[in-house]
Amino acid sequence: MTDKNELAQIGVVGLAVMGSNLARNFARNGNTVAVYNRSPEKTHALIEAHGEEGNFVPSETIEDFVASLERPRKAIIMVKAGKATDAVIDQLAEAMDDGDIIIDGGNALFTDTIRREKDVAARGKHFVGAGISGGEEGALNGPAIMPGGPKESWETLGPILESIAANVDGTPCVTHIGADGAGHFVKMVHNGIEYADMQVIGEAYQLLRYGAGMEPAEIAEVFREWNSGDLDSYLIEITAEVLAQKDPETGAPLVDVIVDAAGQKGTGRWTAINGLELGVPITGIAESVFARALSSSTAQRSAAQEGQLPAGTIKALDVDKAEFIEDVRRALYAAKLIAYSQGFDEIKAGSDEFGWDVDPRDLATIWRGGCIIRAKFLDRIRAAYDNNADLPALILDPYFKGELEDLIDPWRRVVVAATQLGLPAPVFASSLSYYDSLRAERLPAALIQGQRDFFGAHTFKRTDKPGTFHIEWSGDRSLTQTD
Ligand code: NBP
Repeated sequence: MTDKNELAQIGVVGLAVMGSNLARNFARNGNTVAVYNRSPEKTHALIEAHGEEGNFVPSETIEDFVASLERPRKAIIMVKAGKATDAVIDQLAEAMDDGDIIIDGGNALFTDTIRREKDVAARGKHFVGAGISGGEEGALNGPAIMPGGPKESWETLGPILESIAANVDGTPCVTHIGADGAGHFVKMVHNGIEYADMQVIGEAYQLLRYGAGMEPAEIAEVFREWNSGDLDSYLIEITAEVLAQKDPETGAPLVDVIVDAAGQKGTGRWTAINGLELGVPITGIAESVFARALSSSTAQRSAAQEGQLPAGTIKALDVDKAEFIEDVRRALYAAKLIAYSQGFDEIKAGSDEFGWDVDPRDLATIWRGGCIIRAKFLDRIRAAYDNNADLPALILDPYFKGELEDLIDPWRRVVVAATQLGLPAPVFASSLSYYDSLRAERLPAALIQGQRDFFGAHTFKRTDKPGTFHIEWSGDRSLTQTD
């Protein structure tokens, strides 16, 4: 139903797949929604196909769109991230009044959101960068929403966002994350965790397929079974679906027909870059981004194939299939746990750096529904931070420590097996090294400090007394204290 005279509670600018689904979600949940797209055809198409789902107020100009909103006006931008977002923000800020709220629901880089929030605030309006997860399906039926921006905006926006968000056990999957870029920052790390989660699932598949010699349909059954235990999650569920799927043209397993070069839109890379900038070892996420890049290095890969690089002569392990499958399940669980632990470390570091005061319990709560990394396991993460809000690392929570008791040996066996079989398992292996580095009483960093002092007089600290020291390497090798 459309009515040009009715004022809308919320507006959506940008009616490609995400924006039109979000607009329909608002309308289906009893909100009157103003809709506008740069090219009017998309607006017409939405109204024609779905106008009966609720109350829509379509406009063909941004001015009409703004005029169709009740005050304080609330407009969500769902256009291509980057320059298009800046252009639309500018048009809205021009047409709106002081106190109105501009929300960017696209996948913006959080530093852009910080900049935009300052600019829009200087023009008297509120700006909210909101991470929205769940893809097309989530936008229509209930996404997880991570809004940042001023707290006052959340008070106005909260109820309307709660009306469309996913809902788990009566709790909507949306909450105010923190000031300016906090929402887009946690959405970025969410996507980084998603990269790692998908990669460890891929590594488990690779080991079962080429290590245990199983067919995709058989592995699909294994994933189905795993989905009823600790690993119960959306990504495990869809993995079983993809592996069971046959190519409609040839009847071959679909996974064998798909080119093995993984695409990416950039949020995993941003998470890895930010981890490097903050000095947080998010090894699982970074390895996952590298693994996608390697998969797409087609020319290098074909040069390295065809037997050009030696595989070595170590004989593969003789593994019992059933035991191996269970070991792989546990290794997958362990590597996934590390990826989440590292992701939460990055969120803590970002929150400290930018003064956002992000509560990790909120994330464990709102990520339980709507979003791509939704998983039963998030209840455990929530409980971990409920028990101790200042956990030094998620894996140090007593429950997860207990889980790791059962996971560590299988995890080591799987990394050994992957190495001996010559099968790549970058996140299984690097996560294990990360884990062992955290546990190690002494790290080779002492030697690195010695080397740095040798070639660059970078000094070092001593284990036995305070102060900063240097060895006269090119002289008499005496010790001097520099402060
Ligand atoms: P796209 O990212 O494909 O963007 C297309 C939309 O941007 C169209 O409405 C287009 O209008 C509009 N647009 C462009 Br392009 N340049 C514009 C400009 N200068 N002024 C005004 N409008 C302009 O759409 P999407 O896939 O629906 O995604 C929307 C946002 O949601 C993106 O930021 C995306 O990263 C994010 N997101 C997407 C997903 C997903 O699963 N697809 C998930 C989560 C978040 P036109 O019709 O006139 O060309």
